[in-house]
Amino acid sequence: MVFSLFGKKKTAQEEQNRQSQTPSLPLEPDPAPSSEAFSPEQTRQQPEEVSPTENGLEGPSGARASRGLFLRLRQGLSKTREILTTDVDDLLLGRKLDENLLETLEENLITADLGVESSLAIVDRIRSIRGRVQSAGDLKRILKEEILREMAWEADSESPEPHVHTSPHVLLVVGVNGVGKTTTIGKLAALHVREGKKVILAAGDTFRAAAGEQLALWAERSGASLIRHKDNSDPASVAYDALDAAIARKADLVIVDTAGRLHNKVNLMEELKKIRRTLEKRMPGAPHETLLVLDATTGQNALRQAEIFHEAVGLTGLVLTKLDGTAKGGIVIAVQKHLGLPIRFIGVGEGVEDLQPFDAQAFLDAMF
Ligand SMILES: Nc1nc2c(ncn2[C@@H]2O[C@H](COP(=O)(O)OP(=O)(O)OP(=O)(O)O)[C@@H](O)[C@H]2O)c(=O)[nH]1
Ligand SMILES: [Mg+2]
Repeated sequence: MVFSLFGKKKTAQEEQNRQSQTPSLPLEPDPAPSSEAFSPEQTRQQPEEVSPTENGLEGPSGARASRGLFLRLRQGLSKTREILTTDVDDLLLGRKLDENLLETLEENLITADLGVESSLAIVDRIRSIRGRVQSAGDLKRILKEEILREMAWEADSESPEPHVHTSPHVLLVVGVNGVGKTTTIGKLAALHVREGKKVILAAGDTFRAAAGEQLALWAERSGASLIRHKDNSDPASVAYDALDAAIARKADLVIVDTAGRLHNKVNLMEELKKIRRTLEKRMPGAPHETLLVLDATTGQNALRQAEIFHEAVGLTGLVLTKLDGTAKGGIVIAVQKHLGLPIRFIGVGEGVEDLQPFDAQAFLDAMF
């Protein structure tokens, strides 16, 4: 399902100017009362209806709902699955697991973006037990085991767990331009509202005129409230007001959207740090989670983005979007192995239901 949510984007030149400008960053936040609090009813455009039964999340039975989610995941990962399993399925046609097939497998793992080092390690381990592999089923099972082992390899057990019991729980969402931050926020809001939570969205992307409108549509669609200031106002002050409103209204969750920014633009990373400081000032301990959204089609560059954002704002987790649009779904494995940060959610489509909590086993089951 495709929603058309987007108004006019800034031109490439405008965007370039912004990335190179040095915004004035007052040291202290300015939570001036210039905010307009938009309740869902105040948004002008009518969103498309999303039928709850269509999305596979609600239905007569939980089993059917989770089956629906699994099928969506499977469908979303189809491009990567095609790369990874086509040659494996050859085993069924009588071909033996010989050196040629092992080499093809290695190439396929690299093509799917698992990373060279992991791909070689996985195939080496399979080579050493190839006598046990009699069928495509055997090979898929062993591949799943080996990939899981590879993902667990350097997982950092020290990575901070979110304080899930804090209320309001504050979630800051960051990432480079166009990776899917706002869409992810909309999907997350829908997920939590469905669970009966009171959710407030903060329109912290005040740079792009259409950004606030896009978030307003998601607020309307999901049943969340929205705190939005005028275009070009200070994003830290939007975040402050949203948290203030959440405390006053006893909301359960605040999700702060931010403008896309290149990780190597120091001034823009400073702006994010200011948003963090401002949230912390209003509520010690906030933000409780800082999620970096990564576009899975970016490939190995995603690893670099994550390192720099982590250094600047201290990430607690990752979201990988657009896995449906790429044959490089293996990036999930590379990210999990190298960053020591948990993948919290994956995006496998543009619809409200296409965001799923990340579960490595379910991911691999859908992949093979
Ligand atoms: N296929 C697919 N498209 C996605 C997914 N997540 C987001 N998108 C699309 O990616 C495009 C950009 O999404 P946004 O949510 O606007 O991205 P953003 O990071 O907020 O962008 P900026 O605010 O401009 O930095 C939109 O067309 C989304 O529908 C996904 O999981 N799969
Ligand atoms: Mg956005």
